[in-house]
Parts: sequence; structure tokens; C-alpha cells
Amino acid sequence: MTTRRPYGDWWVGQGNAQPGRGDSRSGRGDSRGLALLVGTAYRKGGLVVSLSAEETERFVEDGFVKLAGAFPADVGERCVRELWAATGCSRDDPATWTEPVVRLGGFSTPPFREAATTPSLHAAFDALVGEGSWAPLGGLGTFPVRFPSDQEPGDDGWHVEASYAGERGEPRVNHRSRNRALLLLFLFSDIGPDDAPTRIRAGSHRDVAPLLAPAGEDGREWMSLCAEAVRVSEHRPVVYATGTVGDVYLCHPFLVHAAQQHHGRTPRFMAQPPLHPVGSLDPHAQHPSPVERALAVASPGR
Ligand SMILES: O=C(O)CCC(=O)C(=O)O
Repeated sequence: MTTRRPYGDWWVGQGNAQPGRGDSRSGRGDSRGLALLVGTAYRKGGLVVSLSAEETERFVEDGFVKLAGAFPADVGERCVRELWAATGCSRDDPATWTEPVVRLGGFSTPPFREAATTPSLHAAFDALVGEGSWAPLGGLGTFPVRFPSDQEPGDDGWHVEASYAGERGEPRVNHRSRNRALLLLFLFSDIGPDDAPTRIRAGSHRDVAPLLAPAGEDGREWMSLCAEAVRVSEHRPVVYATGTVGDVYLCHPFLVHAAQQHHGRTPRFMAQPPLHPVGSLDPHAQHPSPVERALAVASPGR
């Protein structure tokens, strides 16, 4: 049985400054000790990694939590072989890596479905969104594959994700985060601080909720929301979504985040699907789930 460090490889920086070492909890010890530390649950048929109460609270505060070992590394490797084939580049020949980013999508073969539907992930979705309140992932959405490059990628602006289309087809977001319960970052390669980890403004979901509350059910058009969300969250500390194959970051749908240029040596493979809710989230529910509590944070009320 393997154990993983739950948080030890977060890197935290301020703005675009050089990052420094982040959270230092190590989680060393035998697997039962680890279970107590990170809320690992034992279930028939294997080890299920789940979130501790402390991690759930941190999700509400910071807007994200990392679930280490959410899917098996060997499943990740099977996916990566398919992804490499789709890039048209050679894994062994950096001369073929000519673009800073190649966007791939539409993978639904068995290894991708396996990675997206593990008991550990389902336990975490239950913990953050509530049992019966989320729809199992049908796929993993877009893979922006990032290659080491001197060129700017051109898609590294800060933003929140849009969650639904308005009447004219325009992307929108509303205070319930209609149609998006979570943003998920699936790590399909080992990602260090130089390997284009996604940048996250920790706590920025709390800046975005008040921008949406006054707009009610209609919500706001995504581009203008992003412009304001980026401005009001500038003061937040920046965390890099580093980790190893099989780790998944569970992020609040209002979290402000951005890609970055790849300064390392090994191409980065990461998927970023939405988790769709069943029904609609309610920031003012009588018994709110953690994601609903975080929707309501700093919101002035109904
Ligand atoms: O590639 C990344 O690190 C993040 C990409 C992203 O946020 C996006 O494509 O919306």
C-alpha cells in the first residue's frame, strides 16, 4: 500500500514572484496514521482517500483542496499514452514539441472513465457537494497540454470559469454557480513549480461571490465578470497546483486561476473538467454543503 504526502508539495508565491515552499504537513507514517491525518477511509476492495474535516474547512476558506492519489498512476499512464498519440508529437523527441500549448479534448476511452470515477473522488464530491447532488463525470473536458517553450502561450490570463450559456449563447456565471459545482484539475503528469502548474489565487472565490449576489438568477456575462474578479482578487496569495500523477485539485467554481508558461523540461498533462450539480446549488440552504457555504461567504444575503 502506498502513502502519499497530502499537501507537502504545494508551492506558494505572491503575485508572479518566485514561489517559496508552501504547506509542510508531511503525512509520513504507516497508512493507518495517514488515514487519521487525511481522513482516509477503508472500504471493501481497497483504500479510499477522502477529505478530513480540516481539509473540508480549508476548501471553504481557500477555495480549493488537493486530493492526493485520487486516481491510480498506472491508469494515468494509460491515458497519457493516448494523449501523446493525439498531440502528433513524439514523447522521446523534444524537437517535435514546437508549440507552447496544444489543446486536446473528447477522450472517453476506459482509462479516462476510470480516472474520472474513482471511489476516492466520489467520496470527495459527496463531502464537498453532498450525496446525490452531483452528476458523475462523463469525460474530462479539455486537456491544455503545455510544452517547455520560450514562447508565451497566449492563454495565461487570470479568470474564473464560465458555467452556462445565456439566451444569446454568451458565457455566464450566477450566484448559485448554475451548472458548475466544482472546477477539477486532474494531474496526468508530475508537475513541479517550473512545469506550468496552474496558478490559483487562494481565497479569491470570496471576492467573486459578492460580485454575483446583486445580479440574482440572471447572473453576469462572463467577460465583464472576469475583468472585475481579476481586479478585486489581486491581493490574494498565489498557489501553484503542483503534484504527481493521480492528484486532483477540487476547486470552488468561483476560484480565480490562470495558466502559465512552461519553464521546465517535461510536458505537462492536466485536465480541467467541471463537476455538474444535480439541481441547483443554494447559497442560503438550511443545511448547506461546503461548496454552498463557500458560495455564501461574504455574500450580503438573499
Ligand atoms: O492550463 C492551465 O493551467 C489552466 C488552463 C485554464 O484555466 C483554462 O483553459 O481555462
